[in-house]
Amino acid sequence: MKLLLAIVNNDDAHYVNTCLTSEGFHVTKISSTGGFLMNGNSTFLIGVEDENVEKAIDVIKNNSQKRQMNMPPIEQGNSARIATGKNVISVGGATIFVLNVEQYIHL
Ligand code: 2BA
Repeated sequence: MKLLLAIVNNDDAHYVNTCLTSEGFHVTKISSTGGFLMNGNSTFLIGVEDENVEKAIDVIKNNSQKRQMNMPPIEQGNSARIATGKNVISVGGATIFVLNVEQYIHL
């Protein structure tokens, strides 16, 4: 079994959630914040059998898109952003970690 940890843009989170659950995946959605832009995003925890990992990733991929975002003013967030010197930044899509699950206990 694997645990997918998927960080998804808030604008896509509703579709990702709806499609995952309608495909039969069990999902927990957590409100999260990106450390760089300090915008809200959504983190999904999805426990899946190994043979369904690719299917879950496809559902996320098909329902999330890369977008260009204007950098917010420095004073509204993390000053580490100064170093990039960019006005526009590309934001996922989704960032997905696939973790091995040692034990799954569902009581
Ligand atoms: P944020 O940390 O707010 O990052 C938003 C976007 O800013 C990133 O898009 C990337 O294009 C850029 N960025 C992030 N950190 C940067 C840095 N240190 N220097 C220059 N540019 C930087 P994405 O890569 O698509 O990431 C979207 C969100 O996914 C992130 O929001 C963060 O919440 C999460 N994320 C991405 N990679 C991660 C990782 N390796 N570990 C944990 N969370 C990650």
